[in-house]
Amino acid sequence: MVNATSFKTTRSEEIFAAAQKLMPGGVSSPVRAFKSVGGQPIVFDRVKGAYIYDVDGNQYIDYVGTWGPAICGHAHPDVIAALHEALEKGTSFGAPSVQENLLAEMVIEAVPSIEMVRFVNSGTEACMSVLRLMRAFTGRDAIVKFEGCYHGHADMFLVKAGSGVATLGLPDSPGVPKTTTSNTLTAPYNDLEAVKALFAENPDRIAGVILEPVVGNAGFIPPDAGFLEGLREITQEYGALLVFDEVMTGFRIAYGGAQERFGVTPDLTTLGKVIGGGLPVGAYGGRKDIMAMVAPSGPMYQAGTLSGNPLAMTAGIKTLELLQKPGTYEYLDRITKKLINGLLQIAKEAGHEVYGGQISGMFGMFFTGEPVHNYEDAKKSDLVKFSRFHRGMLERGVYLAPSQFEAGFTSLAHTDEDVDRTLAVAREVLSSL
Ligand code: HOZ
Repeated sequence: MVNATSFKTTRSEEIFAAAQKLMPGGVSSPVRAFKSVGGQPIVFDRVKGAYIYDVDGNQYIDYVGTWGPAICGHAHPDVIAALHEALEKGTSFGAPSVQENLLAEMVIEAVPSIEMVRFVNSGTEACMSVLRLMRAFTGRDAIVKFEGCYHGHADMFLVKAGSGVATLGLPDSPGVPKTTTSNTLTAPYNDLEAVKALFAENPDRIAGVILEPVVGNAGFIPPDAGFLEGLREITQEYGALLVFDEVMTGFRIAYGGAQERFGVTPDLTTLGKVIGGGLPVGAYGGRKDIMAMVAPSGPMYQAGTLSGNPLAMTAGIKTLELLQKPGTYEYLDRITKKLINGLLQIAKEAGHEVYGGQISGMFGMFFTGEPVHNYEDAKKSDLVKFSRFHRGMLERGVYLAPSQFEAGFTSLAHTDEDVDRTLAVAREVLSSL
């Protein structure tokens, strides 16, 4: 574990300097670039359990978990062993495999809305495919999304999007035609009246509503009581579809995702992250009558060379098996509650205005004293203070997402000792801000 005075990242800096000449911004995805918190990203060498290790030999307690998938802890020995075995048989078939059946059965059994599933390679791909399906099934073009929700980087979703777009404070992206986004209607999260107004103005135009049932891409924002139920009623009233983007929440906040946890069943669901156990994966699924439209059962085309590849399926199966063990979600809930309650208390004792919470192994803390119900509220957070907090934690061996607008994640590998150590570090940092 590093302490602030011995923190050195010379090798990271060298590698990142080289990377900037090779790749835009030196990264393969903008959220990694530390743009909003300052300093340079840390270059990693390896991950194990609750920890990550950088190329300078520093060890960090990790609360990013490769942005969500590492729910069992990084490089879990059972997942690695299963992957070794699968690797011997080859990395891709481009043809059906029994592993696809196994993971599909597990997903269908777990997630209330999913009667049939299609595997893809990322959350972005899952969301762009489900969008096409929403439109194909309803024969309508418009969708409703919420400000600060992120559904990957497909054109139609890059409107008031969260995650990296929010972090970098970008306006709607160049390269996305106005004609495309004219069909994307937006409302503030947790605002049923705004959704009702959109439907009243466009009664026959809206194919459906897509949302993160618990927002993770504008920081951690849970749904208000009745919000998800209200969306279910409105969409049913207008013959539109309700789609939960559970790329982040699926198998994380409950085994059956947010829909199990809140008892609201959407028509369609997107998944990613956890179901790939750390390998590239995504999935969309839902009612059989809707999924029957997907080619080759039906006319809506969607395809992929590496979709359902045996390595990703194997890592997903093993990860879900580990999650089925009794007490898993109780453990995640307990350890994460201890973490966030501790952080909030320490921050308040140090005189900071903070607001935050958690569900199971997903959490967040904003530097604002006001309750956060939507993206506008989240933007009131003191971003300068967050970046100083982030830096202080990093220098002392705690790795947090480099953005106020991302949720944090714990794993089954995080121990009470890890949380105690994190809180001790937080006390030091927060008292110095
Ligand atoms: N969707 C992830 C969390 N916001 C970030 C992944 C990425 O964009 O690299």
